[in-house]
Amino acid sequence: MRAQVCCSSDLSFLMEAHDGLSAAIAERAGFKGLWASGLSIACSLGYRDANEASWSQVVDVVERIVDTSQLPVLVDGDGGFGNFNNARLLARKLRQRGAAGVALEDSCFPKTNSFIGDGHLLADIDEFSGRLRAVKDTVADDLILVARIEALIAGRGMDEAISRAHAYADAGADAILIHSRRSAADEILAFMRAWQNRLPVVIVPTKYYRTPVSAYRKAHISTVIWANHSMRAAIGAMRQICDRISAEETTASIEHSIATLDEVFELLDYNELASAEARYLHPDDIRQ
Ligand code: SPV
Ligand code: MG
Repeated sequence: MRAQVCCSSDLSFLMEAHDGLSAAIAERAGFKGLWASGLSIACSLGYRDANEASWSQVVDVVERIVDTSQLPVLVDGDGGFGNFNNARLLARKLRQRGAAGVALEDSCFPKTNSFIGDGHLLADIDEFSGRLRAVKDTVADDLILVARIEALIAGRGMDEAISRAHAYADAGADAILIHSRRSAADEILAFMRAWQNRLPVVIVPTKYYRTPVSAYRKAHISTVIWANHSMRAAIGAMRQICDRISAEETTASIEHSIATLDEVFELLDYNELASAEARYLHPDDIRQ
């Protein structure tokens, strides 16, 4: 049985994963839960974060993330890939593949990444509440349901964000994710004061990264998501190495700065395969 993916009263952290390897690395670093990021999964598949990857492609990646670590996984389900029916199908498939929770955002299909442009369209409150109710009715208590509010991203103000949060709580959400793209956490902290902790709150401090986490503890935020940092780290590292090898036509000078093959074998537990081979391929060797 995996641990709960979110929403304890003590501040907890979810690390982004976009494939099995990034999941294994986050687990080794000591994280207690993972965020299957839509942006990072899309990016690693060579897609844009605009619902270019299909729900089934996302579900397949989630399966690799789930299988490669013991950690609970909260999946970024975007808006649910359509209406209530697509959302509940997604939730059912995520449950089958072992996800611990899904976050659904009140955006319209196809979604736009929260950090791009100014023209974010919000779903109608009642229609989105129907998506949440359909998911809750389908997966009941097997999957944590996080309702993500894009009202501040869309410039619709705090009153709208709070009234959406109440509507989504009424619809059965287990937690609220309030998103902001400001470089300081002022909007988030104002939301916390107005919300009065009716449900646990999840945040994504990608843009307001300078705020110390002590401020989140003080505000009684439940969960912080480091949403895309392994993917961005991988881009930086791969770029650097490709540029060097291309320019130098040798790997001699970069060998010391990349993972060893032994590290690769350790991360994916090749030892387990060797002992399984001894047990199942060559049992006589063990008995003798
Ligand atoms: C993601 O990681 O895909 C998210 C978070 O949805 S953000 O990109 O910050 O909107
Ligand atoms: Mg996303």
